[in-house]
Amino acid sequence: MVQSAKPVPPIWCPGCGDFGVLAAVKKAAANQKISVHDLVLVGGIGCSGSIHNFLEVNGIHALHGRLLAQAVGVKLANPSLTVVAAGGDGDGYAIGMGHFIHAFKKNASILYIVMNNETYGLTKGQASPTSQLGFEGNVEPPFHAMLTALSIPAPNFIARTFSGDPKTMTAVLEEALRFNREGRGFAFVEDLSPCVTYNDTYKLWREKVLDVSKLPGYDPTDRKTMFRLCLETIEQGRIPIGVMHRPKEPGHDGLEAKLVGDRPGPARADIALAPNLASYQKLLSGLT
Ligand SMILES: Cc1ncc(C[n+]2csc(CCOP(=O)(O)OP(=O)(O)O)c2C)c(N)n1
Ligand code: SF4
Ligand SMILES: [Mg+2]
Repeated sequence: MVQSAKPVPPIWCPGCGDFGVLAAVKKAAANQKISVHDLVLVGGIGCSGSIHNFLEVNGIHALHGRLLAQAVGVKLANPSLTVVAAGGDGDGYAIGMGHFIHAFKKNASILYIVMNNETYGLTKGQASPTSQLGFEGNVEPPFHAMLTALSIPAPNFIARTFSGDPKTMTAVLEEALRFNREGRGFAFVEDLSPCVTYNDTYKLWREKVLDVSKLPGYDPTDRKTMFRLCLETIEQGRIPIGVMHRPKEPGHDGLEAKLVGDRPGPARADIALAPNLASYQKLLSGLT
């Protein structure tokens, strides 16, 4: 359902990490001078997925786990739009995991923000794929999105931020949006966004986050090095944050460049009868 661009006040719990993402998206889009008219925000299902209601943008509330499919569709229909998909760890890494993996190899120039609170916030705090062992009886080790993202050999922009540091988050989102707007492909930013009601991790995460750019050998153009640095950081009990992959390739490699090319995209195509009559007749003549 496409909504009006008029925002409503956030309904999140006071202190929710998602407020940091809301502020950073707003600031990054404003700094990049992206007009409300040209920005589409596709929200998932979950507390995080309601973000599009709180911003002056064109918003779509997608089906649970299907926001990436819809966001790619919007981009292909009208490549001139800036498209941001935003949802939770449950949405993206459980029911939406298939779309998540394929988004990297599809490589449409959209930004995907996952607000990871290591729980299903909206449905009252069950374990999610990123939950720690023991959380609500969880017996499975947590999924690490950065390692998966780095393991897919496509020229994507990959980063992780923390809601406790909105300034860095804004800078990272700005870089991701620039990457998209240059048509270079998929940008993935996971934000560590504490759920103060069901999994309040602010203090713990503040102590444990480690900016990978401070590590010896940091080279975000080399995914092998970055995979190793991330894995070693996790094995040391720390939480890696920062820009994990910044592709060397300067060219336009987005899916829309390959499929739509220089054409305006179906949403802007002239579908009036008169100029298209000959091609419509040709199409119809093929039907017996
Ligand atoms: C098809 C479907 N299955 C299950 C649900 C129930 N459901 C709603 S939100 C949610 C998970 C939310 O967790 P997350 O994506 O992490 O978002 P958060 O609320 O933590 O921001 C689930 C399982 C649903 N709405 N639709
Ligand atoms: S339940 Fe958790 S994730 Fe949902 S709004 Fe409240 S603090 Fe945020
Ligand atoms: Mg969640």
